This record gives sequence, C-alpha cells and structure tokens, in this order.
Amino acid sequence: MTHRRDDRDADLLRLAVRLALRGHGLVEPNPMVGAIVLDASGRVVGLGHHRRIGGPHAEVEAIAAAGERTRGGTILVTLEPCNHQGRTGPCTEAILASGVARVIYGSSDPHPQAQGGAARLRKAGLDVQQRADVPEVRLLNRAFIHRLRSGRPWVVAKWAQTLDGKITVGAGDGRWISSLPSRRLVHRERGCCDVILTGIGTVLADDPLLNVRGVKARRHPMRVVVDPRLQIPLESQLVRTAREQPLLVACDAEVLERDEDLAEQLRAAGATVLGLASTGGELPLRELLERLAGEFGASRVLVEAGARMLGRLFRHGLVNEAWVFVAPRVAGRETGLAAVAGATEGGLGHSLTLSLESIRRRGGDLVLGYGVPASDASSGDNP
Ligand code: AOF
Ligand code: ZN
Repeated sequence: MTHRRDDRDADLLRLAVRLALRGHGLVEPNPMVGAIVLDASGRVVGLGHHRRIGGPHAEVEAIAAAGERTRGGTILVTLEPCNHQGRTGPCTEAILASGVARVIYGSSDPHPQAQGGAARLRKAGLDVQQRADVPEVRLLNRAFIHRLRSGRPWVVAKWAQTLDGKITVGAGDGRWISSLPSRRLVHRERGCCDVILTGIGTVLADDPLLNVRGVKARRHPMRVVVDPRLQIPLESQLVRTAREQPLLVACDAEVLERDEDLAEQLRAAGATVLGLASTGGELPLRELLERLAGEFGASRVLVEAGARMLGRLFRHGLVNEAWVFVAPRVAGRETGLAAVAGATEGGLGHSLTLSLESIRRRGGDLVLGYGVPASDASSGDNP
C-alpha cells in the first residue's frame, strides 16, 4: 500500500472509511458510507456516516454537522453521492444546497437508480474528482459492489486451525481450538451477518447452535444448513432453537418430495425447508447463495463449515474473504483433518492463492484476514 505523506485528500478519505465502518452490521444491504466536510480554508467542520437502513445518508449528516461553514468548502465521501429519491432525498441536491465547491469521492455507485451523482454535480459546475486509488476505500465498498454486480451475498469463510493446519485436535483437548478472545471476535462478526452457513456434516459431528453469544448482536443471522439428504435431527440444537432464531434447511428437491413428513415436522418446529435440484448428491451452492440474497435479503454470509464444504465453495469461486484463526497448538493425532479439502479442480501442483489483508492477535491466536482475488471468487459476470 503506497502512502504519500502530503496526500491530505487520501488521508481524509481514510478517516471517512473509519467513520463508515461504524455502520457495519447496521446499514446492510446498503453500503457503509462516511463523509467529511471541510470549510473554505480546509478545516474539518463536519463528520457523518450512514448509521442505519433508511436513515440519513453520510453526506447529509456531515453537511448538517458543518452548518453554515459549508459555503465554498469541500466534501469528501467514500462513495459517489447518490442521485435518486430513495428512502431519503438525493445527496446531490443536499450537496448543491450546501454551497460546497469541491467534491472528492471514492468508489462509483453501481446502483442502477442511485448512480450518476458525479456527473450531475459536475454539470452544476462543482469541481468533482474521483479517488479510486485509496485501498481502504476499495476494501470498504467491495461487498456492496459485489452484491450489486453478482446478485450474491458477500461470503466470508472462517475456520480455526492448529499450527499444522488441522481443524480437529486429539480427544481430551476440549472442543475449542481457538482462544476465548478469538471466539468473541467470531460472535461479534456473526452479529453483523445475515446468514451463518454450515453443512450437515458439521451439524451431525458438533451439534452447533450458531447463534450470537456474549456480545451485542447488530443482527440475528439465519442459520442455513446444506443438507442434501435431509438428515438434520429434530433434536439437534439448531432445530430446537428454530423459533428463536431462523433456521433454513436446504435439501435435494426429490428427497423433499419423498420425505414430506420429515419436512413437515421441521416446519412445525419453526424451520424453513428449501428444495433444490442436486447433481451427484451435491446441492447447487451458487443457486443457494443467489436465493439467499434474492428471497431472504442476505448481504453477508459467514461460513462455519467443515473441510469439504469449504472446498466446494472455494472451487466454485464463491468465497470472497477468509478469516483464519491459527492457534498455537500442534494437533495430537495423525488423523486430524486439514481445514479445506479440494479447493481447486486440479490435482497436485494446483493451488489457490489468496491475498493477505490483515493480521490481528486474539489471545494466543493469530487472526489472518485474506481476500480471494476476483478471478477466483468470480464476480458473477460469467455464468
Ligand atoms: C450516498 N450516501 O450514505 C449512502 C448511499 O435505501 P436508500 O434510499 O437509503 O438508498 C440506498 C442506496 O443509496 C444504496 O443502494 C446506494 O446506492 C446509495 N447509498 N449513497 O450518497 C450514503 N448510504
Ligand atoms: Zn445519498
């Protein structure tokens, strides 16, 4: 990441990104947006961010905070100002009314109704510049842009592993690989997602609850189980809590027809059952994700699943980001499973290269954040 010391606009955009991130988990499926107003002499006079779905846009907040001092000033905003009447009025009009002379924005807005703000402001005689070269801005907006382009939610794959890459440790070592602070981080992230996705293998092996515990949830994610043969036990924790927190079981459409009684029992317990056409015993994950976005409004999915399901998601280019928790342990058994199985189509010599984006420490663990390059996590432009 290059960082020119004298590039004040870029520094201010980075500050606007930090403001925008306060909306994480509260604004989606809207974008997170931050804005800063400078007065005519370049002093910061107003900060704003988009706080919740349906609430004022970042520009409107920052302009309101600046009051009279906007005249002849500058507004910096992480996303192109909207040009539409949506849940709120167009930001372009608010910017024109404020009397600022200069507009700096980060990413273009691909939203079919909202886009076109930069052209509108230029036409009105303002000095409008795009800064597409600030990496933090690109990271901030990528989930929103991915969703609009692909019709699929942003998918974060999370797993915890030992130093030797295993996701199971020897018996008697307890159930958890990662530290308590790591698990709190996971719960905070769960509380910012719309869906927690897992596979039937994980449900049968661990009987997980997949809810948000010990932290304040910004949203309560729907638990989604990929269960082709409809094997989920009625007495599993997921089914038993289906009334408190949504549960969707995705299975093969023919199995659903055959096992209508079981499906009825699941529905009676509060779950939703979704039948999909499977091939070779495997459910179409791409279609599942599209339907989660289209029918259930999901914009962010956290995958907490086993090696095979992670492998399939990677192989089909459906993972956008990976969070890997590396615990300072070495697995006790030769039979421990590796975290991901079959991430590429090829055999030996084929691998997938992710890009390291962040390094954090939680307890004794390393928390590594990776992006999956767009050519690997296809944006949906190809079929
Ligand atoms: C901005 N500034 O702070 C945001 C923008 O549902 P609405 O009416 O709030 O509109 C949402 C759309 O507006 C969203 O899809 C995106 O294109 C834009 N969001 N634009 O100028 C903001 N949140
Ligand atoms: Zn707006």
